[in-house]
Amino acid sequence: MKIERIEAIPYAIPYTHPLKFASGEVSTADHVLIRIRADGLTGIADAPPRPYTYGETQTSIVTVVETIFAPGIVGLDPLDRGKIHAVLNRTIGNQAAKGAVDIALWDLIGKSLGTPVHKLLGGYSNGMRVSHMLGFRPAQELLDEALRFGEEYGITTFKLKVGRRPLSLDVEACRVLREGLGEDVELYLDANRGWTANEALEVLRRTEGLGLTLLEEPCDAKEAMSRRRLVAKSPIPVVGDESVPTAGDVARELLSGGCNAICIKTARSGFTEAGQILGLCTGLGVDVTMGNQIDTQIGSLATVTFGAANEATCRRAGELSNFLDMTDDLLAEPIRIEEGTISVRDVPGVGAEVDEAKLARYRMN
Ligand code: MUC
Ligand code: MG
Repeated sequence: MKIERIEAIPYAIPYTHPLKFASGEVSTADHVLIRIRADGLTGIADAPPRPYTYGETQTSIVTVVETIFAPGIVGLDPLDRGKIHAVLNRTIGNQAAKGAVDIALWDLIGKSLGTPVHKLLGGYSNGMRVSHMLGFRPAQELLDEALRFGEEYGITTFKLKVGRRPLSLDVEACRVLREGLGEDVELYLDANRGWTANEALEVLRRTEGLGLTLLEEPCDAKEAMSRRRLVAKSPIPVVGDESVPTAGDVARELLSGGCNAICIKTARSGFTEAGQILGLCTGLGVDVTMGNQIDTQIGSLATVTFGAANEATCRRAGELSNFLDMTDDLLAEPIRIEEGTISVRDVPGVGAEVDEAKLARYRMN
């Protein structure tokens, strides 16, 4: 097989309402569809730019893929992923662009072998339990949203976006959610670096007894000393997310005590580096979560494909449902959430085929 062409197509699909969190806000999915063509087959993936987290923009993703990655990759065999990653790694950063190229390659490889990619990656399970991410909203609206997602989709795990000041806003939201949802619903927090480490400690003290299970990215990892103190004192795991996009970052943060659990996101690590990160975490005995980079259905299907393939990633519910807030999607056959679970697709590749009419409607060039 020989890679003939790589496309990076920018598109924009609005959300029904913005998702707000401590480091930013998303009201439109202004993403980039990546397509890699070889021998009459097409590998597909979605790249979500997150400038406030990794510095990438829609334009930078298109540019790096078309002008730096494609010239080095066209002509190579998609199975020679080592050679292709050597090309990608000549450029630093650009995690979402690299992740999407990697996923599109796996999709292409799965299609060429006539095999589902979730089987190539491990084939552990046929699906993943879903965790839904709740953005900033008044406490009662958060509870209404969580109850509706519980009723409509059977979701029983929620990640609450926090990191606001005064701290009482988030403490109150935790209390209202716990009282309204009952003890059996899993609730955890993600502050997206909104607090200092000491503020995070205060929140942990003020939410004691509410049964919170994880605290993600409470403060900037650069606050090294205070953050280590927080990790040492926290009664629940402190999850590294935007501080750990690469396997090297994961090693640094875990070994220096900056976090003691890891959020894996296929949108920024692809399947290949996500596998390296998972191996590192498994070897060190560290919990992982499958995170959401505010993914479309194409991105969410990639997360399920990797998450369902491995035992350690199935232990916790994966963040898979924020596409429900989009007005539309490019995926030809929509994802269904049944009894709180999303299934893998038993077709060759990842199973993320694009609706061409929708692509024509939402593409920007
Ligand atoms: C998360 O887990 O932080 C917010 C920004 C981003 O890149 O991902 C989200 C969710
Ligand atoms: Mg996070």
